[in-house]
Amino acid sequence: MNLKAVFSIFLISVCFTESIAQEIPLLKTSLVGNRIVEFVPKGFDKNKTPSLILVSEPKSKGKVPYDWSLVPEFIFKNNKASAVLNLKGDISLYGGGEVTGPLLRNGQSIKLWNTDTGAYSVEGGKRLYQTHPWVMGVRKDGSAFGIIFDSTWKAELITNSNQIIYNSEGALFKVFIIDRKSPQEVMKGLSELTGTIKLPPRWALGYHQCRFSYDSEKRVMEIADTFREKKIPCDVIWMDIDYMQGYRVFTFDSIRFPNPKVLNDNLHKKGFKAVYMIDPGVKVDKDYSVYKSGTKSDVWVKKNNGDEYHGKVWPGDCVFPDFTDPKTRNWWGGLYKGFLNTGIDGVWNDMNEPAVNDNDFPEDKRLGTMPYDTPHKGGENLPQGSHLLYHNAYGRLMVEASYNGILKTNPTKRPFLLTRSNLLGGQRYAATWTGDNFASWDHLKLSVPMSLTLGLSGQPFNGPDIGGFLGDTSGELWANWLGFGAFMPFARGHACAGTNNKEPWAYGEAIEKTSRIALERRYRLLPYLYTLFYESSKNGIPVMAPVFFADTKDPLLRAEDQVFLLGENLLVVPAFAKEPALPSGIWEELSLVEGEKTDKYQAKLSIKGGSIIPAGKIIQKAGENSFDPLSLFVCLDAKGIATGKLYIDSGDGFGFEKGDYSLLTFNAEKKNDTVIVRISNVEGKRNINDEIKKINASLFLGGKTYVGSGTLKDGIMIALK
Ligand code: NBV
Repeated sequence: MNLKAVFSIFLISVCFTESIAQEIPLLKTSLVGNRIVEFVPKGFDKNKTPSLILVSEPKSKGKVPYDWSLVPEFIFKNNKASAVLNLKGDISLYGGGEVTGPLLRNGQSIKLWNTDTGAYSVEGGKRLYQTHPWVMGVRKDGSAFGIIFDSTWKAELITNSNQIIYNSEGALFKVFIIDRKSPQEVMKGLSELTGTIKLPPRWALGYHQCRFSYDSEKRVMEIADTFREKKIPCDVIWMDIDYMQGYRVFTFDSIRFPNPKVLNDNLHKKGFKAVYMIDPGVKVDKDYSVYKSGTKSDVWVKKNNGDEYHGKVWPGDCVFPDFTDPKTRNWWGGLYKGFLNTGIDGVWNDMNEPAVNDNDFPEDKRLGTMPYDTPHKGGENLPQGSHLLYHNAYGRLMVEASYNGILKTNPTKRPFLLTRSNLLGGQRYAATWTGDNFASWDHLKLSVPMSLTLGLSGQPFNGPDIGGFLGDTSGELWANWLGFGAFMPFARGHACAGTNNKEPWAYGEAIEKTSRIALERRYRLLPYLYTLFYESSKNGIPVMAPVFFADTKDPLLRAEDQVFLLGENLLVVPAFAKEPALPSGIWEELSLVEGEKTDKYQAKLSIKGGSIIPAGKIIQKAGENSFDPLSLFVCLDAKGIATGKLYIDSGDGFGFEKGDYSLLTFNAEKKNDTVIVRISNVEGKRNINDEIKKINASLFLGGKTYVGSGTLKDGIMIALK
């Protein structure tokens, strides 16, 4: 944690009691500081509830501030711990991670038990793939707080307007409360405690094409070639489970994928990256190298009687690595070496709740996974514990192991890992998507609040299966979804086995054109998007943010979840949005690509007054140099000024950590009939003079566009007359 950034941290021992929490005066706005308070209930035992969420615990100790109003009341009854926080005043609640239902979480309740829940209901309250015991509250005055329930035990999180209740089925846990002047500052506080995403390779911000499954090398190349022939931007082709030999992880089907190295080389030659799926279930097969090696290293989850735990997944009977054991994580990480050496660029961890398809236990005893009392070994700072304790951390521990293994294999590349299951804080290891959604209008609309909520729960690198995974997708649905999905942090089209083809060209020429425009718009914005990811990797601010971030005091924006912001400066209004609540102030419509204005499926984009958005050319893959010429979109505020940032580095590797990057700040100022745009600050040591030779600026003012061009050194002059 960045201790400098934390003004004060307080560690409080609180007696657990069944009585009502003590009366404490309301927190006065003027006293809201940069604070984090840690509440430790009497009787707390880290060997019963280890922390798998925090990167580091607050170090200093002190007394609870006298004006502190958020004090959890801990209750421990029948071996189950709960915490209750009474809320005062009118508070908008958010968070909970991967949830269905609205963005505004007042009056919702969710189950925290990571579960494979295909075609989840769009209503709130369902159990999904991830666990984020986290709530953010925004007060009327725009000040905010965030609460972490630092536990992985099976639980339920109830967010009533006047009370937040966290009921766990396990031992006592700590509670951390961040209280700051704005929701953005609370997000920073969350990242101080739980970490941020690592800066992804630039290619991961391009468009990804997936299907369950492109099931032969030939089909994969057909898909890749079609993108290039049709000039539809794309960076990544995904290999789903059918590339494996009988669903054995870390193997390749000898008939359909006999030459993965050649396939990956061919993809690379065309400028694509290749991502392959790896599940945790390892087929029980005494002739299979991974099963043999894991058995020899004693890495499998065992039952109480010491036998291997077996559960059914894709390959049939499977064993599961016990990721609570550091030795197992290390062993698992090592498996990636030979695998990635075939030229694989990224990894997709699926089914890691872990999902088990056995029917021989009553539903309530196992809920789609291994039995609750299955023991896990632990090791280092993790105690031995039951599945009831570790289930919600299984995916998170798996991605820690995968991430470290990928990095160890290719230490000069930034790992790209996607996971279905995770835990609050797990953004440190992997990006995520919102699981098996459905090809329906309800799911299309739901994808906005789902992604926003994940962003508000510390996971900015996320997105839905664009077009919908389950069920057939119509051209209308696809075009509408891609029209705004192109602006979500993770942009991937995916399709379930047995459904129609869902590539951008699969719905006829008109929709193909729409798809091209949508993706060209994303690719033009990559300089801006990459800058947002860089910032998020530093401070935890979501890349895709709710519109209330534009004005945290405006009550009308608090529930808006059709429209969203990309960074602070770009407003995205999807074509489906009906009477959305829009932020006040100056917002000018932005145009990026020819044909977008007359295409009814494209989201409307607006730039905020006072901002400068950097953009590049239309390119086909994110790795291409897009900065020459660099475009700057400028929108002045009421005072006639604007500012914006651009982050540039080599796009992969870790040179940026040693200064090989450039963070430029641009300023624009109106003087009489001209606007001058200049660089006001440069951070980093990268020489970008060859990368940006020319800059074209477009100024959006009162519905008109004014242009000018110049260079980094001389700046740009835009004449308004
Ligand atoms: O590996 C197949 C699928 C995958 O395509 C999907 O994205 C995952 O969420 N996987 C689930 C297994 C089960 C699909 C019915």
